[in-house]
Amino acid sequence: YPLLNQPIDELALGEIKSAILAKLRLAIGKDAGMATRRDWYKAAALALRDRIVHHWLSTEKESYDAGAKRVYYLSLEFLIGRLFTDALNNMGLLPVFEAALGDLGVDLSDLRKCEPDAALGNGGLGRLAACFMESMATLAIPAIGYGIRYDFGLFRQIMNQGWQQEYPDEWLAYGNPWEFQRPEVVYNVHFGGHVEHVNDRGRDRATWHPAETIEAMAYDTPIVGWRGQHVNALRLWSAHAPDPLKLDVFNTGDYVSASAEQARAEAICKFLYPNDESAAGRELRLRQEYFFVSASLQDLVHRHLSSDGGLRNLAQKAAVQLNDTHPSLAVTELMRILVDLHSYRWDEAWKITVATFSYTNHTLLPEALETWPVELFERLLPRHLEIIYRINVQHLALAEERCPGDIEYRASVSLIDEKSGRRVRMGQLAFVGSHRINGVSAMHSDLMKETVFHDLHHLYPGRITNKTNGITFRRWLMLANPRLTALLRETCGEAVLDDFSLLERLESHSSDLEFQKRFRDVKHHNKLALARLIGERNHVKLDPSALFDVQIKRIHEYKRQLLNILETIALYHAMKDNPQANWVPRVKIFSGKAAASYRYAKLIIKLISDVAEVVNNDASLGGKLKVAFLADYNVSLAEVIIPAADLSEQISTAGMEASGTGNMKLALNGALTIGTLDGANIEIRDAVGAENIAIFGLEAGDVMVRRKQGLDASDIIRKSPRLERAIRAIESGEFSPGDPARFASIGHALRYLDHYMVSADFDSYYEAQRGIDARWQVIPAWTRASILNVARMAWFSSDRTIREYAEDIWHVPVHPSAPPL
Ligand code: DL6
Repeated sequence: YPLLNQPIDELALGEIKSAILAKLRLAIGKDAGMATRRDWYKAAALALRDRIVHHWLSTEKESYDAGAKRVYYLSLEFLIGRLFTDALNNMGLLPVFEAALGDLGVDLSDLRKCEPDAALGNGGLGRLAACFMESMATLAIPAIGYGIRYDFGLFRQIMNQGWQQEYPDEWLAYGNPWEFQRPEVVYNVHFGGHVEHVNDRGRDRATWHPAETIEAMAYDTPIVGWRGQHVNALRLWSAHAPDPLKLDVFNTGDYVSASAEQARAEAICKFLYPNDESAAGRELRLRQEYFFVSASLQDLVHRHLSSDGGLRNLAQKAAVQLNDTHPSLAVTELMRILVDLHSYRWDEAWKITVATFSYTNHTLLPEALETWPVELFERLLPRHLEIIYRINVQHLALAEERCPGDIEYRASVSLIDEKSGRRVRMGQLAFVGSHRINGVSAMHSDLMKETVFHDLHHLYPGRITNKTNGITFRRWLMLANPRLTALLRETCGEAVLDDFSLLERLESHSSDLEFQKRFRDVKHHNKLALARLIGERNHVKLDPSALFDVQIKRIHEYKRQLLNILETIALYHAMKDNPQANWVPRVKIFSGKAAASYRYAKLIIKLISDVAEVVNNDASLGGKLKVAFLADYNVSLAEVIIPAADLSEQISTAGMEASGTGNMKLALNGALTIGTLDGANIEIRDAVGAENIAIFGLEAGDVMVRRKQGLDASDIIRKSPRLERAIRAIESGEFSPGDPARFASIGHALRYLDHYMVSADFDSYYEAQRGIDARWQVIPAWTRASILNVARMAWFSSDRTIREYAEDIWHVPVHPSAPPL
């Protein structure tokens, strides 16, 4: 990690060595001779944590003394990955730890691999939350992230003959050196029962008599900002039964029943719901949502009451961001706390609530917009349902005022969906209960106004705003790509680490052939590392000078891995037809997980694997085309793939990807994008210049029109012999000779149910790929475009995004730390 090459202070070196050895002996109970690599990792992590804690406590005290407004980021997902080098880097301690461990005979990069990924998220939404936590700390915003401490994170993906299989992710099996258990921070969370109403001097008073209580216990993980000055907490809740062991039952010998309540309680934090892009209608999920919302609000109200007195000024002291609809119940829970527990009048409570909350929408997919059966609410959260009804009454009265007599309008904005059984709409609830609602890219925010929230936008104009996503450059550039970082520091100046706008200084070097060579050397080095990994894992030998074409993300029909593999098949056919042509050597790299219940997505993974099997073993291609599906995609794997990518596949059906953040990570690391005009691709094109990106395909408006016309793609396929042949190949078992019918459903969808426009966009995509081939062959021009991508990505830093949230939504000041003199 040639990151911060300041001279290493001998005193500090000695101190760190002693600290690590002391942890090894006193916290792990081993001496250096007996210690395993994992022991060394834990000892080093604990020594580092000690240094973070001092900053953490002083940060806390300063915020408290200043009576600063705090941001609370409520999210069911935090896709953190590893923390060790991230924290070392931000603390400025990477070189000294590296040297200290080296002196102790231990290699830091080996140790790093001992840390399991904290995979408490499914994909983009969870990773965004992790980037935001880091940026909030960097900008010294007093903030707490609230979520669930899942015993098992996102499943481990194991490939069995090309099929995805899911296994539990036991990330806590060897303990977690970053977290602090807080057994004294425990809140009761209730479920079920009934509500009693009494008339108290003309005022209705509700008392909820719940049937079940679960305890939420806090675990805190410190999150260090860049330069290590500011440290925030990620507070995750773990669920327990108040009476974990019924001794009387145990003594009768019925050991299972004795701990049944504990098992039921613990189920809440047992595992991360694999809920990517589709709402799973499961009671446990709703229990998870209420559990973490209730614990988090009790905690923040408690903090507020002890430091700020009453709750009247809550919105001046607390900004609560709802990360998607999963924490929407916070709106009703705060109303319950204010009205039922603190006797606020309804109207005043409502004002406080709306001023406190804001909500980020991350998807327009109708199947992902959460709704819950009213009946389930009645059973699980009876008082909250009453509150929802009451909010709805005032909200529908406003709708009636706005559009008198318009029943359709009222039905569309209502918090209750009456069309498909009676269901509570969580998106509507979050919208109505928030003063700001944001989308995550310019196009997505516009589409929110035009589609899902059209009528709500009309009713509450000015509430929808845009905050285009960003990524933390500390992880996705400095740590993932230390060699590129070293080159950038040398070229743009040391200050680039604090001010990413200085990346633009690269522009003047973009045509300098000497510089280009150094830039390409960095990429080549990263490609060697990835080729080695793929060789080890997939037993596929790669040519590191080939074009590394990368699609890494969740496997989903709208993300269109199918389009990519179909183009791979067509390219394979073309190469076989004309083996002598001057083909550009390509490696198609895929990685991503499909939701366990998403059978079609799992079939697409199998198709990729089957195509890989045939293509990789076809000697007639002379190694010009290789396909690799890398199993078990996670943050750490992304950190290896991204710096090695030449081409970034961002090929979702236009109008369907809310933003994307992988697109930003790849461009920042010098990959050219091939993509549709979707999500943040549009803003990336505007930033890097249309000549430095390859755009193809239907636009969002065209997609809507085509869908209205029908989904049959027979005509399109008839006009494209290449596409026809590729589809026929998968239908006829060319890649699955032992089971020719395996991909029949895919063939059928491509022909007659082309909802995701795979067939419709095929020709345009194929042409764009051949354009990429042509560009790749002109090395200086390709390198220049790649350099310009890096130079123009500064705006996509999550520091910029967080500044915008801070200014426009949360109204909190930002104070980035100054670099050392
Ligand atoms: O905003 C973060 C991320 C976007 O970049 C992706 O485009 C979007 O698909 C993702 N959305 C989700 C939605 N899940 N739910 N509900 O993960 O958010």
